[in-house]
Amino acid sequence: MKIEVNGNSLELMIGDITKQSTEAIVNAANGTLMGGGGVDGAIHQAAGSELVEECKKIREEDLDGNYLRTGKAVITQGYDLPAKFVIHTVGPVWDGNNQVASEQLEESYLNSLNLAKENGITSITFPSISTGVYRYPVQLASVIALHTIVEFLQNNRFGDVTMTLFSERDYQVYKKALKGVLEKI
Ligand code: AR6
Repeated sequence: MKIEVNGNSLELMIGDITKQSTEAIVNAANGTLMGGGGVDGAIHQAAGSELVEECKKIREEDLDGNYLRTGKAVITQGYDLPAKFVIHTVGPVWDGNNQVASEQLEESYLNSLNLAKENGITSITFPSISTGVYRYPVQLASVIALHTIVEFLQNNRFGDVTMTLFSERDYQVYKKALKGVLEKI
């Protein structure tokens, strides 16, 4: 499913994000930036070990040794990935409190998009942040993700945004959510 928003495009697709050749792909990371399971593990594996080396440098030099906070985003090269850049963001862990988590999830998408724009990137693809290991219900997360992206595209000349979903089920949930978001604007 592909739509046009203010001269930009937004597309939902099913696939493996490590295979996407958008300029940037987004990683659903954890605060250590040292890799993990799920999409994070797949991205680190496909990018090669130079990725973790750059992440270590960011932790030491830009974050004073601290973890990347929930909702924040940082950018690295893509190394062996088809994508030139990886934007790493930390989504919220679902604990049943939709108020706090929804704000943090919105921040993750928005900070990633703004960071991409600041770096002159015009095509980016997102995974379904927080809906795996972090257990955010996909029905709720999809509405926040798409509302945030659509609003950003309404306010910016960006280019192409896609969501690379990992299952037919997630794709159908996001498709329904997008229709709902578009009806409200
Ligand atoms: N391409 C696209 N989507 C994928 C891929 C892939 N190759 N692999 C998994 N997904 P998760 P989170 C989907 O758990 O919930 C990690 O250990 C997956 O089906 O990767 O934000 C990190 O280090 C799901 O729909 O991320 C953190 O500790 C979505 O990506 C923690 O998990 C997100 O699932 C982050 O948890």
